[in-house]
Amino acid sequence: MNKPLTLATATPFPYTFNPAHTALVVIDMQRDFIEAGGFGASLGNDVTLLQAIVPTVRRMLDAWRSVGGVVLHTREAHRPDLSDCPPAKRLRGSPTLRIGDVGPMGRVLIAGEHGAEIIPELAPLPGELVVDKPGKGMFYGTTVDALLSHRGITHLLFMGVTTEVCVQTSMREANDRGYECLLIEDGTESYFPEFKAAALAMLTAQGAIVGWSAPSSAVIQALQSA
Ligand code: C5J
Repeated sequence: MNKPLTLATATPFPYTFNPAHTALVVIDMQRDFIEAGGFGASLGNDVTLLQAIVPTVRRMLDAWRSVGGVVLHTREAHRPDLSDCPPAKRLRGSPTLRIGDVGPMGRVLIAGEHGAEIIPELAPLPGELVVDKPGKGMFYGTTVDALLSHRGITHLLFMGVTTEVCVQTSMREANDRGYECLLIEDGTESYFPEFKAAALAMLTAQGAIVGWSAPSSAVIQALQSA
């Protein structure tokens, strides 16, 4: 679909995007964050909070795929030799199950392990972009900027987990690189609902200082009515 669409009710003011130049970004919807026995659970978090957004993320993905839009999935995943995992990152968190340790779903946050996979409900389709990132943000240590710019992408719609960590970091990195970013409010979640609310407020404050937000229904309706 190659025509500008406007989300009139976006926060803090209307957001205009052309699906032909926009990517739907799905951050880290991996077993390690969403299922029991993974990295998120090892940190003492209630993973059911994150599981609740899966149907919404799937609905949004289906709508986006139906108009042929670019999809980028990220995974927070390190190399098996941990050469891209700074000790400062590895040594924080749970003392009993660190990044690279063997847990119930294989080695925690390691590329290729069961826990690092995207959950089956949201599995990437052939042709969709899938990027392993060693940091919280999707640009650090990756080729994401080149992948997007080679496809003429100027606008990004974000979903995924967790709102205030990898989603927020990625959206801030994207904003600094000139992308026009919107966070899909019900397509993102945190283990801490108050952190999600604060992140949404921070990102959209001061005249969209980092970007916009809108519910998935607004995006889906715009796509369907076009
Ligand atoms: C975290 C992420 N929370 N994907 N990663 O460590 O947000």
